[in-house]
Amino acid sequence: MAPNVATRRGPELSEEEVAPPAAGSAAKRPPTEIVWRSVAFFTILHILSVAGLVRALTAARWQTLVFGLFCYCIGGVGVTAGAHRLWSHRSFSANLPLRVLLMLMYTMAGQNHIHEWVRDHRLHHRHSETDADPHDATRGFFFAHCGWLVVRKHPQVKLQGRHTDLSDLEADPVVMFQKRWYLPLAAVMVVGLPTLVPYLCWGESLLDAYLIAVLKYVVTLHGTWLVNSAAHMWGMHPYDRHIHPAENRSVAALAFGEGWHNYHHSFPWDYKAAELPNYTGNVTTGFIDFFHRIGWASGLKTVSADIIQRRAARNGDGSYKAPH
Ligand code: ST9
Ligand code: ZN
Ligand code: ZN
Repeated sequence: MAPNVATRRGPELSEEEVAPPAAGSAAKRPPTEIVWRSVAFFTILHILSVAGLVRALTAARWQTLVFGLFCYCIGGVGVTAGAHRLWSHRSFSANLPLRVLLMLMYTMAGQNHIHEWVRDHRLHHRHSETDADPHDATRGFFFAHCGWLVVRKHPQVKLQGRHTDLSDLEADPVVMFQKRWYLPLAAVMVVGLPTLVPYLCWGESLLDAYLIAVLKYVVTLHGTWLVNSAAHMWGMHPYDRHIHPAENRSVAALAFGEGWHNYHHSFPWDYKAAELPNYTGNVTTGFIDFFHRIGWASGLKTVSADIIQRRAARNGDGSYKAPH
């Protein structure tokens, strides 16, 4: 758990509420309640994105494709450096301009407001692979990937979630501004700008620009979701063989360095979210280092080689190799 992710007691809780949530208790799980509004939202989104893919391959201008890729990178790094490494884990500090920039970049990824994203993510770290994990990977690939976004949350998520301290977010005006104005901000950042720029700047058809903006959104969602699904299922466990999160190179490449998930769950406060000595498969670290160099980011937290190696020797699956 991140150092700042302290817990606080909410209103009086019953014994059942305070007890740690059980793992793999499918038999006792309440029936799954599908939220059809969310199913409809994701279905329409995927239909539009297939149309976007067809237009991307057959008709769109190359500038639109390059711009779509650029927006994917902007939104993706907004998630990794912003919502994840800064706001969820406090693995570094950012000045006001950097927080504003990261908030706008994150909003381009269209993953709800920062407050909700962080609330779920802190809970995910505290109760991984239990009923209180919002995207519990023991419920299968589909549930961990996106199924959890179309059903009501397990009661344990809501009960255990009441212990999550979010006071640091509530004290950050950038986070609270984004929460208050999420819908208009998302309309502009997720679809508005990515549609208007190609239309106004190089004469892309409005429909193609829109469909490729939707395609960019869907690809960003899947890139993020793979961390919860694939990186919780496939890969080595060099740092801790007792947990599900794994080192997954393919996810790391797609998700800007967030696939080194066995390391991340072992040392969640490390701003690099990996042990790699350079930026291979970890674009986000390069982004944070750049802003550190110009003085916008500070207090970068990391872990000494000695601690990592001792943890790997004690808990790893034997696949650990110290980086050069
Ligand atoms: C999306 C998010 O896609 C993806 C997040 C992925 C995270 C990945 C992390 C991996 C690491 C980093 C990797 C980055 C890689 C990036 C690569 C980029 C290429 N604690 O939610 P509600 C309570 S969003 C405490 O409605 P339901 C609370 O009281 C996509 N309490 O639950 C709450 O009220 P309020 C677009 C909690 O009714 C109340 O319950 N968005 C907690 O069960 C109701 O909450 C969508 O599709 C908690 N954790 O509905 C929308 N949670 O909020 C998706 C809840 O007022 N969401 N409570 O305080 C929904 O429609 C609904 O949330 C639902 C559940 C249907 C899923
Ligand atoms: Zn994390
Ligand atoms: Zn995880």
